[in-house]
Amino acid sequence: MLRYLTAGESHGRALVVILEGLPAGLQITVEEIQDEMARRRLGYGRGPRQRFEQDELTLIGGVRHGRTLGSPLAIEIKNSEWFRDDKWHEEMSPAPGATKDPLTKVRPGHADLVGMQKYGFTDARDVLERASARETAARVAAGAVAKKLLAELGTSVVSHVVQLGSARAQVGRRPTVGDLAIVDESPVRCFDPVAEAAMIEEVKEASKDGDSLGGVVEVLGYGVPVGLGSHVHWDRRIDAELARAVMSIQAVKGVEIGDGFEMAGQRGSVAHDAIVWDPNAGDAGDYRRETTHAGGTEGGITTGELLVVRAAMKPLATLNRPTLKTVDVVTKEPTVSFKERTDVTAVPAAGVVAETMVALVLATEALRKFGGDSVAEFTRNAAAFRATLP
Ligand code: EPS
Repeated sequence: MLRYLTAGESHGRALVVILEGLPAGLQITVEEIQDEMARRRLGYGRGPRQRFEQDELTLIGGVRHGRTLGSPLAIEIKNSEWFRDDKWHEEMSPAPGATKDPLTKVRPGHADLVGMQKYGFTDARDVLERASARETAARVAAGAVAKKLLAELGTSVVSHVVQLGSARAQVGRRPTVGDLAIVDESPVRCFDPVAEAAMIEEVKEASKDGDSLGGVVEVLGYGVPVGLGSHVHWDRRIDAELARAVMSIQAVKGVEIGDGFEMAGQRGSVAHDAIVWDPNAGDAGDYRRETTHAGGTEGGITTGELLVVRAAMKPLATLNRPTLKTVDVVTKEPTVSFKERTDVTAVPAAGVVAETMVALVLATEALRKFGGDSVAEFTRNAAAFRATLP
């Protein structure tokens, strides 16, 4: 079983993530993790923070001479503003004290107000620093390691933006692993060049208005082994695990597996993926599905077909021109939410984070199914299962 925990506040000194349950012998370098983290900072419509954030990371434990030891892997990601610019030290100090400037004009759509109510805080910063999507940097660091483990099984995860604001991509041909560089080069991480132009235009317009945009990202899992997850209990269903993991990304409000919402309006006779026997099907034990409506899961178990998970992200609730009506929690007077530095959209980055969450679920379930204390044992077990698939 793979477990992971993140800690750290958005403007604190650093983020940390600990991954426990990795097999020994997995090759991993700081540079590989850093490359994944750099992908998350991409994207047209992001704010000034992304231009200076370096995501400088240190492997604190669990790796020796470029390979995992089977011990907990700990990664620290320094915040550039804290170390390079000597900022936030007083505001975010762990030492006893108080802020001179509490945030009390709580922002609608954020955790600000409910977080203050729940934890008994009088300053919204006590909530927003941890609620911030900065935390996803730590997840992506963990996800980079999960992706390396999945690569040992021939499994890879790719994402692309299929909608940004009202601009939608045509998803005639889906990007494969070989297309990932093309997707990453797109400023909005869109594989459809026509939609890409419309998306950029929409971000420009929203930016001019000081407004924000949401969208939809699609994550595709290639080479996913058959048999991850289980039908036997609700909390072992892989589609439920995927939904939970992807829904946990800040600002995600909807998750879809395969053609979930479209299938709801179809007849049963057309909505399902026909099963055919094909001696060349390979990983799925000589069976194939003719279509991908189910998104690669049946009965809460991966089928070995293309995994398709979509996430809908709401427009960011912090606006560069604050117009959202709220209340000052001290005076109870009507006001508009306080101004914070923000992005116009984080949808392109959300695709990379969604890839991460899918990779972490797949790696966790693959370890649960195949086990093994070393990568050699893990891959041997997986190969033995495949070789004897009924
Ligand atoms: C975020 C607000 C912005 C984003 C940040 C998430 O940060 P700041 O307030 O420091 O400008 O840039 O995202 C990241 C720092 C990141 O690495 O993704 C928020 O409120 O969630």
